[in-house]
Order: sequence, then C-alpha cells, then structure tokens
Amino acid sequence: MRVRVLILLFSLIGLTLMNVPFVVASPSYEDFTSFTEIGDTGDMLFQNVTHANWTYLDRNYDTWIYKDYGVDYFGDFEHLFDFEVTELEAGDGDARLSVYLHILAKTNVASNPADALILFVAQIGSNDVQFQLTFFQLKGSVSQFSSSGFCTLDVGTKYYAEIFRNGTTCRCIIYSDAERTVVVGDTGDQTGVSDSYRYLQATKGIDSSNDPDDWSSGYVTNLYFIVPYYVTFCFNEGGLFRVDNATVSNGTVKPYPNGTVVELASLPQNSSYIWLNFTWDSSSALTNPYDLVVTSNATVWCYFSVLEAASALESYFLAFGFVMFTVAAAIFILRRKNGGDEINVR
Ligand SMILES: [Ca+2]
Ligand SMILES: [Ca+2]
Repeated sequence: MRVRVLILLFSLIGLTLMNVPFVVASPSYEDFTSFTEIGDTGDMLFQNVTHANWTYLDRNYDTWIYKDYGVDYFGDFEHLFDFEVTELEAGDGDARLSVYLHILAKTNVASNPADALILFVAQIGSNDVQFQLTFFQLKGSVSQFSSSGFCTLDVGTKYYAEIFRNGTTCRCIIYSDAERTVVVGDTGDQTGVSDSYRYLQATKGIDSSNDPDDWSSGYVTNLYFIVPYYVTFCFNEGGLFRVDNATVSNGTVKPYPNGTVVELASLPQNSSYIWLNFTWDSSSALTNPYDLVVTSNATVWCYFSVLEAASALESYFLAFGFVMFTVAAAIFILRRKNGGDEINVR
C-alpha cells in the first residue's frame, strides 16, 4: 500500500515538473471535433477539441471544416482565436489567396460563399517566410468592404485574433501577445454589414486551379465566442439620461460582451432620479455617473422622481433648520452669559 502511495506521489511530482497539464481543454472554447469536414480526401485537415489543423494544404484543394450554428446565430458577435501559419510554399511570384482562417456565412459552400464575412491568408509574391491577412465582407457576391493585406505577419509565429461586429460595424484586430494588448494588425472600423450568419467555416482550401503546387500548414486554436448580453434602457416621463456619454431614447436595446462596464449618467438638468437594474434580482444606486457591469441580459430603468426632488428639498430645509437652531442656541447662551455681566455692571 505504501509503495503504491509513493509511486502515485512521485508520478504527480514528475508530471508537475514536466509541466503536464491535468486539465486538457477549457470547456468554454468551441470544440473543433464538433465541426464537419468536407472533401478531405487527401487528409490535409485534422482536428482535436481546441485545434483545427491544416497540413500541406494545396491552395487548389477544395476542402474545409464547418459547423451549422443555426439560422442568424451570428448577429452581433465577438470571436477570439489564436492561429499560426507554420509553413508556407508561395511558389512563383504572384500573390494569391493561400488559406481561409475564419468565415461566417449564410450558406455552407466552397470558395467565397455569398453573404459572408471572411478572413484569409494571402501570399506575398514568392515570399515563404511572411504572409498577409485580408478581411472582407460579401453581400450577395458584392464586396461591402475589403481590408486587403491589412497586416504582414511572420510564418512560424503565433498570433491572437479578435473579430467583432456591432450593428453595421465590423473590425478585425491581430495581436502578438495572448493578453491581446500589442496590436500588429487592425482593419479599423468597417461599415456596411447588415447580414446575420449561420455557418462558421475554418481551415478552408481555396478551390482554385491557379498555382496548384502552392501549399501551407498551420492551425487555428482556442476559438472563443464572447457572448453578447442585451441591455434594455428605459426611463419614465420627465427626464433623459446618457449611456456611455450618448443620450438614449426610451427602450434602447444594446448588446455588450460579458463584463463590459457601461456608464450611466443623468443629464444635468435632471438631478433627481434613481437607477433600477432588473435582472434576476434588483439593485439601485443614486450616484451619478453609475457604472453598470454587464453580466447578463438586463433592463435598466432610470426613474426621474418628483418625490426624490421633495426629499432633497426636505433635506435642505432640515439642514437649514439645524443650522438656524444651532445659531439661535449659541446666541441664547452668549446672551445669558453676557446678560449676567450686564446685571453686575448695573
Ligand atoms: Ca481530415
Ligand atoms: Ca504563388
């Protein structure tokens, strides 16, 4: 028994020293084994829970993985994922699309699907050690925007991507660090997006007969959806308030990623109000501005109250009365004291 315990103990110490993780994958990442492969007769694509790999993927090879999330699943969204192009053979001097990294689409088809938001790796001439990224959106088959070659990156280096959409605005940012603080590529805000998407395609071949000998290898990993929560902003008659420094109309609904801090502030002329935040429970605050941390769908009411104004007025009169009482008492005491002296003088 003691021997078994010792073996177990030494095994655990050994695994710890070898830095072997006991938890293999975070359940919050999208599971690439739940994606479906299309047309991978050359076995150039393979996945595990967190990684979608492509290896020696010829650029004319018509294969990809996809997942059907349901009609209009991707409206406003924020996606994080890491990726690396581990090897690249660009061949001749022309600059061609090499591999798709991330596609949101209404239809699950090869090449560029109509109605899609697309991020792809592009060759830079015959350069085999660097590549570029292009981010573009198709409405039907017409490009609404295209950030062609918005950044130049290195083969053999891991990068950290963020893609998000808010209303008609879309943006892709590439970072060089896992904390996503050092920006190495940024499309800036791109506008004109109006579709919601159903399919997510990743690690996808190009379906083109040009340069069939050009190939690449790499992976996409740690795909993470930041789920937006929807906050409804309401107020009663008699006042207006601001959300993140912009005046909102009654009933405004806005999506926010989990943990977003929203600043609520009453307009200066409406100083008597109360915030009520209805989720599963309720809370209120009277501070201005009021920071709301979004952690679920919520309705925030700003009540402008006549009673609140009366209470403020009552407080004022109470304070004024207290001061007057104190002054009167001080005068009375002084007069009593001075009065005694006066009597002695007389
Ligand atoms: Ca495969
Ligand atoms: Ca080429």
